[in-house]
Amino acid sequence: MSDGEVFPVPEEWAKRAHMDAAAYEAACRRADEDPEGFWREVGERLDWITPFTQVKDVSFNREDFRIRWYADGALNVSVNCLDRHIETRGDQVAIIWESDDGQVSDKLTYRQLLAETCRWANVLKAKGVKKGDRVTIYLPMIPAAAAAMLACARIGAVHSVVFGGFSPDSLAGRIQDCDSRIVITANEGLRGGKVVPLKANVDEALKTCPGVTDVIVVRRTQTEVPMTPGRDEYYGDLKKTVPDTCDPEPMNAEDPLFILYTSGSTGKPKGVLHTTGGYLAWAAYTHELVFDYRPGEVFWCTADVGWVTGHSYVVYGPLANAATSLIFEGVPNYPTSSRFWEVCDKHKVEIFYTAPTAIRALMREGEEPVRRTSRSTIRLLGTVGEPINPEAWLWYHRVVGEGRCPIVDTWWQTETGACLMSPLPGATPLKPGSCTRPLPGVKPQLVDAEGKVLDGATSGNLCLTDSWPGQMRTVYGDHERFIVTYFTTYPGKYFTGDGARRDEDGYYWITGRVDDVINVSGHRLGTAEIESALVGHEAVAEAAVVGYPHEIKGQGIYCYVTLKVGEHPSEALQADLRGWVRREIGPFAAPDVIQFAPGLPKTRSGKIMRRILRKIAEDDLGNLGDTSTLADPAVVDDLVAHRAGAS
Ligand code: 6R9
Repeated sequence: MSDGEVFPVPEEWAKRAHMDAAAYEAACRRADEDPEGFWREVGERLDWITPFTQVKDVSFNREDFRIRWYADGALNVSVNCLDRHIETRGDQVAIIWESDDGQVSDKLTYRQLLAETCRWANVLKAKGVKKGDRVTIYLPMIPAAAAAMLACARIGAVHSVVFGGFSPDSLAGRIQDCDSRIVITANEGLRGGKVVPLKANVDEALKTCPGVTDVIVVRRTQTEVPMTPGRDEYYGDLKKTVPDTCDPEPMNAEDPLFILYTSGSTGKPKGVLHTTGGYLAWAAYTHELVFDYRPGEVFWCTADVGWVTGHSYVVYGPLANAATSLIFEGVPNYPTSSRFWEVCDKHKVEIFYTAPTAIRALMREGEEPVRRTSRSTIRLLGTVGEPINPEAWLWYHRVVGEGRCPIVDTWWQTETGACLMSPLPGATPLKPGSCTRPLPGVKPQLVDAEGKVLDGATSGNLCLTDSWPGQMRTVYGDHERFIVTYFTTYPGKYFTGDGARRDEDGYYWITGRVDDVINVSGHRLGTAEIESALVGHEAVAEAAVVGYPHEIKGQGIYCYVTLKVGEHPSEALQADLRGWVRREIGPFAAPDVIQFAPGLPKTRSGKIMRRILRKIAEDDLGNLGDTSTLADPAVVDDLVAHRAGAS
């Protein structure tokens, strides 16, 4: 297979970069030959209260399973992201905030962000929050989101940020799972000119969360919202009562920093737990290396802080590296589809990092909305969240980057904390659609379904044979689930759930999930979650959900629904079910296609044959494979005959 055009490393990049090709090879060799020394240096980029002497202590084997990094060291994440920059960069802008409609923007220096973080920390302390307590953050993309996260880190509380697009039900599930007593929210959010009723969602969620004693509300808009006396207070009132300094809590490297819920192939979302030392070291190291970052450059990652990308590349990685990080409240196409590039011009953005789905959506609007902006300050582009099709990559490169900006296609997961595979702009020739090669110290491996290791140019299931400091440590409250989910499919290895191809140059091409997780506009969703929402509807007997290729979203959501006896298919019911899933999970989970099916294809043992459902949704009808093992092969004919015009 030909992999098309290769884009060599521009000469000026090889010269200016932290790592050129030779340095990259040397770093990879060093990580192999002297892992202890290599990883020690990664850890030493942080300021430690008690320096670590132990570097890595890991076993992926069930008998003696453990993942510990820098385990006898103590540090504080907020000190590393704020205090340590104050002396030399106190007046440098830490956060640029750009509002939804662009009418207001704001800048916070490191000194101001530290003071604000301390106020938040003191407010939390005054509410009785202690080291180890969980704090749920349900905020729009405003500076308070970063300050609240850093405040938790300052006092040793564990934050759980829930994306503002999640429904009250999803929010409630996350609050209950980690048993958090405090929720931080805003009266309302604004996104793409629309109001997001965050506080109303919290009120609804808390009907099933009796453990929540306090809600802290940030005023984002002028709208008055109902406040429950004794439970709800405005941050604006609370902050007046506290000082703007707060002693940081010394944390062990392996103390939890945050929980972030993510979808898996089965059941309810998992609380991915990251710890303090290894996570921050890896977020900072990768931010510097992948984006070739130098302190003071304006860095814009468009991800919401409700996702891991926002954690690692809006807040922790950039701030640990004394960056100026841009927080954007809005969406790519509001008020117009020039918005991203106007913001780049307004704030002189130098590094721009977004998701392929946004690029595809903007590509559809043509070149003019891009061309009418300057983008002259941008020197590097990045993508994350899903495979980027070469066509979108080439457009991003040619139109947005005017052919002069390398693109770093960064592959990683909530579980990995930060990037694991990516080109380095000064070291790696680019192939559109490939995340190229592992970062130094990262050990990918492809295996077949039986776990046989595949060498050379090949395709297989992507595993990692060894640990890196930013690896998740457990599923909150369910360590057994952690081990079973990630380390038992291929014993002794971490299984990513992704499939990949490796070409003759050793470049990796992620082909997508091989489990029942789908990636819709870069948002990860378990098909099981959507199915369980659907069967919660009174008309639905059974549902099966699969992904299918979608021009803009990457994957769309295709639902096969069997109705209860006495219920009848109708457009009204389709619309009702769509609205139902939106409300149950969140707007981004709304089904694209609902096909009513009298029956689903099942094996004789009753297992739904998803492979067939996927093929039908993909309109790949010539490839349905062997249907003879089905309990009732005729079901397939009906599904094909009534296939919805999905693609
Ligand atoms: C960071 C993030 C993880 C899944 C991952 C993979 C897909 C992420 C990608 C990519 C191809 C890339 N993915 N980056 N696929 N190329 N550069 O997105 O985390 O939300 O947990 O999703 O996203 O399938 O397994 P998360």
